[in-house]
Amino acid sequence: MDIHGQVTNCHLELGRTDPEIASLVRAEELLQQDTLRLIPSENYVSAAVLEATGTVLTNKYSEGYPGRRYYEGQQNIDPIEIIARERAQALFGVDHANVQPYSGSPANLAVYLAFARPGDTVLGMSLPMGGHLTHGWGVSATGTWFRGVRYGVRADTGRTDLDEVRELALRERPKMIFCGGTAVPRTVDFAGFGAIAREVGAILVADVSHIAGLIAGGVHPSPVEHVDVVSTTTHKTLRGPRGAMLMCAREHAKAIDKAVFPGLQGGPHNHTTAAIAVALREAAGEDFRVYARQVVANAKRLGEELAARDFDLVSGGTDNHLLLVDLTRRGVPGKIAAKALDRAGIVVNHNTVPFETRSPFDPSGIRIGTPALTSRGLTQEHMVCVARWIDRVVTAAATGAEDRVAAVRQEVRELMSGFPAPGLPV
Ligand code: DSN
Repeated sequence: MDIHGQVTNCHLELGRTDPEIASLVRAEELLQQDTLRLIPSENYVSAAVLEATGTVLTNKYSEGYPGRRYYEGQQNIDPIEIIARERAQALFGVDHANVQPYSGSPANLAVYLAFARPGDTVLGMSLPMGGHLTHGWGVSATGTWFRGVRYGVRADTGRTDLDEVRELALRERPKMIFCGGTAVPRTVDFAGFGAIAREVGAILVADVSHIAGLIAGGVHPSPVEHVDVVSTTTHKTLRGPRGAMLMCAREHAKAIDKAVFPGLQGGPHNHTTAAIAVALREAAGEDFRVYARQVVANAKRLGEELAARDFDLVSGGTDNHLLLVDLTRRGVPGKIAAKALDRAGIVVNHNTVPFETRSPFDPSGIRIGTPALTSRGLTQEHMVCVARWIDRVVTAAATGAEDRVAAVRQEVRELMSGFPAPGLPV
């Protein structure tokens, strides 16, 4: 047993069958234990969620929906999917939940299939401003098959300007509007988007993949009463397995279900459905609300500490779990900084910043999030140290002082050894 009272998994059978993969899995466990994971879309699932994903449910085919399958032998699968749906409905206060989308991008594609036709106009946040590929960005199928029109953030505030969104919506008359994104550090004004969508008769989709856990935990407003469809992955702040859900009012349930299956997907991944159900049960508990509050408190404190060290935070800070940092004035590009941080055991991703002047593969910023470190038990007091490390490494990256990076690596290892990662063997 590990210190969370969980049975450790030594990968005995995997080691016998495929030592090469087993050793890589073990190495990843050690890496996840040993590093400070600050990618805002990552987390640590509980041992229970991890266990559910590794069950015999992976052996079963279940095309269709509970009670209406194309395969027999659904005695256990139907109740699992019904439980997952019901837990999602209760947690988010929605009429209907579809828990079958394989991940966020297929979930969003299903929404297009349900409500739009190729060539229709879709209004979404520009990718370099913080949106997602599937919100109509050019290189995505959604920007190829649909006509993507984009809104961004204001240069002076770093925040979405709803006047601009309304102006665009009135001019372009989109069939669908997406709100939410992947690098949005501020509260999404779902009510404001809802008013615009109603005015132009568009279907409004809230992609809450990043903030679903914050909504469930009561620290971000819910989009439910303002939007037509809520799309979310299940593995970010929500702390479930890799998967997704679409949630909507009763009137849209049939269109959404039909778009997911048979429109876009075949058999659901039942092991994932079970793990989603487990994660949703966990997310309904008081501990999860405490975690959600702590995620935000940690991000705010980390933002303050970084700002005090001359880091330029897009929008000046955060309301949620993530910080978007423009490194231009620190004289080091995002990718070089991210790679130096990685060598120091601090894992972030390079990211475009609004009004980006560099390429998306070598942009000006980094994106930092607090869900994973919060799941390990770090609190505001540790954010001082985290900010100091980031400052030291970014400064070292600008000057090529690799020995300072190595020194931080050792300090990170020491701190993280005191905070065992949920779900991982000791
Ligand atoms: N790739 C996800 C993220 O990191 O935000 C979004 O799909």
